[in-house]
Amino acid sequence: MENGNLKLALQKKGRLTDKSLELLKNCGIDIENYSERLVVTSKNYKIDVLFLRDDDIPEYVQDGVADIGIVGENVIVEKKAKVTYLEKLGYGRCKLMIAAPENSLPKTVKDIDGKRIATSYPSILTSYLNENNLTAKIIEISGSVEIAPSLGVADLICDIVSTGNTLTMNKLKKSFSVFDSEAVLISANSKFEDDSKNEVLKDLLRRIRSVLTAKNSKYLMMNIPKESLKKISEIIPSLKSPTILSLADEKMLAVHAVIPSDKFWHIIDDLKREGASGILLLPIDNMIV
Ligand code: PRT
Ligand code: ZN
Repeated sequence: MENGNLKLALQKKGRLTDKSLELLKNCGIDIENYSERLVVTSKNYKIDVLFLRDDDIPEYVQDGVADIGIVGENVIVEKKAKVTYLEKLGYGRCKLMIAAPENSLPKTVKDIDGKRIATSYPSILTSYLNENNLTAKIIEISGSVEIAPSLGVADLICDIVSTGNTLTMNKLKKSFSVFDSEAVLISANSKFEDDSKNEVLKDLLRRIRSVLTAKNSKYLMMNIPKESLKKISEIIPSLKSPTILSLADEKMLAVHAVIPSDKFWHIIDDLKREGASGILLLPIDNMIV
């Protein structure tokens, strides 16, 4: 299947699938009927998506079966894949953590010494133990690691934690953080031999970066009394200088600004205090930076 398209490996069915397809959609790339097929060619972009188990993605990218891939950092590091990080994508965030039964929590990391730890991440755990000069018996388990202590198979676990609900349900508590992860876009090298692929990747990265920047930003619109302009300009954490427009009412101005999404709730009271009214906060689809 050599059609000159960029081959992107995505998780076929799992936690990263929907978010990865949504990212492509926000980049203006259509991927249709993906659920039953291994390879889907986009109708409006020079890209073929290969749907794979997430565990296979780092190696497939490293070996050039796929040109680029999206996968959790935890999988890349565990598989010791030799790949380049092109972009961290901000979703699929989780932590690999050591957790213990509520009634026998280790107080310091030294208390782990000599214990049995169940995990699906033996390689990352081994590095962590070595860094901390600890010896422990690693019990490798491929799924449902959280039940190992109650079965008496292990004293502790080292597993992925997101909300922490799974730990709570199994009467376990977080003890130590081993590794922080999120979804990343990877490639084997930063350049391909085929120059047209380099062009597509350059364009794709530009689109992805613009979507990620836009996601963290909002478009703020409001009317303000003219005399508050200086104070309000100081309050707005604008990415660029705000746009100021005059209104029919000469005592008022309209102010438009792109602000970091998480700042809005911190500044809203200050804006109102300075007389801002008709405040609108709009999502931004894309932002070219
Ligand atoms: O079938 P395939 O092999 O492709 O998928 P998979 O089952 O191996 O992986 P999947 O879909 O579960 O996760 C894909 C990636 O999502 C992981 O490699 C992580 O990078 C990331 N991720 C983010 C998570 C979680 N959050 C997560 N919560 N991966 C797994 N979990 C599991 C965890 O193992 C534990 O069982 O969810 C449980 C804990 O969740 P909380 O929310 O209860 O703490
Ligand atoms: Zn997997």
